[in-house]
Amino acid sequence: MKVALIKDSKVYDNKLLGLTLRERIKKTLERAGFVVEFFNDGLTLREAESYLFILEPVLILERDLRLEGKKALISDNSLFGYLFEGDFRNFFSGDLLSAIERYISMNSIEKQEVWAVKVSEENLKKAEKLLLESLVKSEKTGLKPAYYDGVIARVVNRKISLRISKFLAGKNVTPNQITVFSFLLSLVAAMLYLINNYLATLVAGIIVQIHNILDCSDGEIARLKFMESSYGAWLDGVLDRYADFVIIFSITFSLSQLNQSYWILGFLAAFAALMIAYTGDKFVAAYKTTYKSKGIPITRDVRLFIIFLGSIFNQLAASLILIAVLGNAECLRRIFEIKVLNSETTTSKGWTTERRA
Ligand code: C2G
Ligand code: CA
Repeated sequence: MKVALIKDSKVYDNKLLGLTLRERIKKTLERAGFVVEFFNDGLTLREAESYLFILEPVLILERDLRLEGKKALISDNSLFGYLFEGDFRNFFSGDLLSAIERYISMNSIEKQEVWAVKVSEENLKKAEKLLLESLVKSEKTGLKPAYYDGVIARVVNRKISLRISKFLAGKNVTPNQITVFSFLLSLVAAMLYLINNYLATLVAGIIVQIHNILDCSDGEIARLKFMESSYGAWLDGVLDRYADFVIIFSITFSLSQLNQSYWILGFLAAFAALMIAYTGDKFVAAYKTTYKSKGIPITRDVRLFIIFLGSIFNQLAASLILIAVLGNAECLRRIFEIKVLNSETTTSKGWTTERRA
């Protein structure tokens, strides 16, 4: 058993984006494999294979926290806790600080930098900002998702979705509800494209972009409230494929009123959308690691944005051409790129195996 002993503090009573800081540190450490207890003055130590002491109130932001060995835990050059092995118990006879001092003098303790903020009543706003930032699927945040955000997700969607997530944090909304609601919006957009007039197209385009933004919010809420689930991840991806298809189908249907050959274009665009997702997901399933594409940026966030722009400028045929050409070109490129990667991964250690695919 690994035990985390957290020195309690009033600061932990503060609520940050829907959960108290006490609940946040508890859930974070439980996820890292610890049994979590808070202590005040009288501390008793039961037998354990390792002891984690958190001595200063902190909000841990790191998502894939790995704690092993004997460590001094540092954040921003400032110490907030220790990780010791089971033999620490022999050093402890009631006074924690002197036991720590003796243990450190007898053992070699490495430093481990953890992405965390020491929290006080004064810096809760800053902590909240960092907590929101930690929800983004970027390499910086230490998340190891199937893929990192595309360019539109990074530059446009997350900027807005984080505000939505902040608003929804304290509400009784589950990630799966957002996923389903967002999907329903894509159906509304699809129906509007069928009407085939500019105003309806414009509104449809705006709804598509809202749908694009909400696709970021479901995951953010899941991470923020510790509600990530395998089913949610699966549903998120599967409903995205349905939404892609339904949107492209309805756009193609209305274009085909002008010219039947638009069906060919629509078919190629829908195929590209599905294959971009499939080649990425199949990579993740086969290699069990994050897919970092350095190719043509035509991920879903970008495709939906292209449709949004095409709707505003009433150029939906151009949107489909872009998606069909760039999407299929990118899939072909991936076939060659991944073949080369394959021979590299067997020799280099550059690609780490992911724990939680
Ligand atoms: N997730 C979940 N339950 C949901 C939705 C998402 O648990 N109902 C979690 C899963 O861990 C899933 C991850 O959130 O793997 C997806 O994170 P998002 O931030 O939703 O990102 P994604 O939908 O992959 O991409 O502009 C588009 C963005 O790139 C969104
Ligand atoms: Ca999503």
